[in-house]
Amino acid sequence: MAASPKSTSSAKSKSAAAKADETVAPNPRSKSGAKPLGDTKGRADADAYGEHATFAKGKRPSDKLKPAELVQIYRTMLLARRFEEHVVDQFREGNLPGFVHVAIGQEGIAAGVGHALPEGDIIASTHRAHAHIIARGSSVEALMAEMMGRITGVCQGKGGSMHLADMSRNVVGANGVVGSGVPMMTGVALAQKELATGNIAVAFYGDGATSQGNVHEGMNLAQIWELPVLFICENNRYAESTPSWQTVPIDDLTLRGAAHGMKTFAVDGNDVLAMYDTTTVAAEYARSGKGPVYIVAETQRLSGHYVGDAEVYRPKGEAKAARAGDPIPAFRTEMLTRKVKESDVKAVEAEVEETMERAVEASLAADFPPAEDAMKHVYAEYPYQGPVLGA
Ligand SMILES: Cc1ncc(C[n+]2csc(CCOP(=O)(O)OP(=O)(O)O)c2C)c(N)n1
Ligand SMILES: [Mg+2]
Repeated sequence: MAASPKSTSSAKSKSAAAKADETVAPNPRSKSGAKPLGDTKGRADADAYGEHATFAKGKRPSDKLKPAELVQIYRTMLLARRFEEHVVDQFREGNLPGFVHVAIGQEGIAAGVGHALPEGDIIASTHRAHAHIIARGSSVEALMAEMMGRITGVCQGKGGSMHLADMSRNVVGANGVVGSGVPMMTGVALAQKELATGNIAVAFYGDGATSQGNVHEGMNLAQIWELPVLFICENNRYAESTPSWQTVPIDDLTLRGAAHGMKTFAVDGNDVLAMYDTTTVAAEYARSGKGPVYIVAETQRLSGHYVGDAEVYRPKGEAKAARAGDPIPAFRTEMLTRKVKESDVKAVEAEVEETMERAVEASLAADFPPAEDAMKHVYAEYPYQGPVLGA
């Protein structure tokens, strides 16, 4: 029912949300009706969904992680979460320009991948990039300054959220062009193979991106040339406001990798250690020259597509169910069963708070780049003096 012209904006959005609940039909292909977001465990473990990395008892790569390493993984997830929460606040305060997408709820993927790969490996991200880059060890202060367009930022304030790049950490960058990390990283992987660096390339992309032509062109070449690259799909089952079942005619996205003859894995992306294990196995495969690996990581975003998204398209019950999939409290509980001391967990929580507060303060106090620098770094300068990836 349409809202009356006299309704307040909150009444309007309430009525729109109620309408969304009525109009968003369950996926008709799902045998048991649409599974709520957050129910990723059952889904990722179902037989229909791809191959899972399996290990003999006690042989999971993550079994070897020491308590201090588990705490580091937790720190990464928490740092990514708190970074993005501060980003949301600063955006609302008007201190942070542009268009911002956060990955709140998806940190298990970024942290699992980030910790499984050695420093030389090279990643490309998406429009939802902050957590991926933080998980590769970039300074949150330089990232926050970049978000605010300050000269102390990773790209001297000229990149912002969707063009964050940190070549010092082998992060080729965020990218506003959906799916474009895939062909880019096919090229980067070709360079690694030709130069015999021993590094691999990693492209993150979303479920929506799997319908992009350039994604399949890149994957086809990567497979035919057996390039050392991981294609990691973050399956949050939405592309902007559209649930993926409305635009993707199959439920098992690993089929899209299998169609290229690729080794594929499905994994619960909310389980950071499962993500670490699967990435470790996939990276060994790619590094040993066997070719690319296609990973589908099931997850959910706990906020809107972009900061400011009213999410009127999302059924209320689904958003609530999605919170059950939050990877951070789940991993905190798991760490404590693995001999991590609660005092160490609390210490890292306090340290992350302080680090983020300092990062925001320093970024707000930093200068903007001078106007005369506006045309600098727009074109490559020859002879090229910049960094060479993987060299
Ligand atoms: C080539 C291209 N097409 C469309 C868009 C508009 N767009 C931005 S994000 C997005 C949805 C992407 O969905 P998905 O790949 O699942 O990533 P998610 O946002 O869920 O992380 C779209 C269509 C774009 N930025 N680039
Ligand atoms: Mg998506």
